[in-house]
Amino acid sequence: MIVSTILVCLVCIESPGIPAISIEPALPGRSFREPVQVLSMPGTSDAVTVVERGGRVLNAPFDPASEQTILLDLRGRLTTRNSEEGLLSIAFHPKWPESPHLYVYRSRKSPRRTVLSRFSSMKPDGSIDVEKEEVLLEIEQPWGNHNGGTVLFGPDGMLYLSVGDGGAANDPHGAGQRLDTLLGKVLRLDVSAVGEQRPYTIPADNPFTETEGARPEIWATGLRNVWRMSFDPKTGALWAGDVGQNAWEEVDIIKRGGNYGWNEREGSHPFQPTGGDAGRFIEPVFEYGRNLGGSITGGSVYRGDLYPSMDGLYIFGDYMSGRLWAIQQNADGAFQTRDITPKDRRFPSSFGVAPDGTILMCAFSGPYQRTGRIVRLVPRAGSDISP
Ligand SMILES: [Ca+2]
Ligand SMILES: [Ca+2]
Repeated sequence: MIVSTILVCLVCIESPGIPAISIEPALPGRSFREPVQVLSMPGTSDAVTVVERGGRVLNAPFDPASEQTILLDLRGRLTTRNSEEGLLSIAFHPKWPESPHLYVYRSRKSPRRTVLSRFSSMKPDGSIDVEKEEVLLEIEQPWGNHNGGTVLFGPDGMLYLSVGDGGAANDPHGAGQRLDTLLGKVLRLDVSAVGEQRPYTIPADNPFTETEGARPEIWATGLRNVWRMSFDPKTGALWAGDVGQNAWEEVDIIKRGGNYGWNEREGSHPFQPTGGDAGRFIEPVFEYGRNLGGSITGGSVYRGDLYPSMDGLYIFGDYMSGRLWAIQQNADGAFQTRDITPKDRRFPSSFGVAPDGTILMCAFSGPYQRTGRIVRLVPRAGSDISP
């Protein structure tokens, strides 16, 4: 009886099916100044693109003997005054390089705001001409923190952008639950055409286009600060890590018109509840408390061919504790999670996908370090079938 109870508990904790993970250098010999994003340039298999908070976007070859090049240099054209400000995210047009459009989300000052821009002109040296900037969207930022954000294209060809609640603490303006502000949201824009009132158009199936007083760009609400989000390239699910206030970090799957609770809720727990039907909020897929971390970094889903044991795993981590987790959705729809923190702990600012599908991580030796490296996450040798 005792033995069987122990066995049942082991199954709960170890989540068979999710392999243990090791960290390996992805770009040996290269380090970066505050790397905040790593991604693949469409059509390029011998390098990855690394975004530095200070304003540079670098093309970094896997071959240590090849020189890295600067794709974009926005130094002097942004602010990094708050540690959450700077060059926050970029997205290549899905048809790059035939459609040479780079979408960029960054912080600016005077007035303090975040800016979504498009750069489409290359200079003869292969770098982007920063003088030819098209500003698509500017969002006033009442405080320096909680700016989000990830910009990326969905499988539907639309551009998605996560925007934080504006900052300070506790969402003093109640931005998360308001529909008349872009703060505290995931937005969805059609950037393939210019509209009459905006340099983009509103997709006809956005959820609040008919709602009085609502910003039609809104795709999902009630989010505090989605620093990182990504699509599962197979299922199209939009996975997000929403950074918590004092107690709970959460993983969400972002759905059309979904309300993720902030600031009435933090994770699945009441924060500043106003009453009403709690069923209007979408529960997190996973949450963890301050004993396990202090700032979630949303991750990526593995869909590569190299490691079948990792297929479908959503891998993410915590910037303050260096813990990593993998979430797997079972055939019955239920989620199971495994702590995959390697012995050699690294602190993630972002995750991305290499050209061969491998999950990459911008990794620091501790939180708030200036220099980081790019590592890759692979099944630990001998533990492919675990435990
Ligand atoms: Ca802000
Ligand atoms: Ca929430």
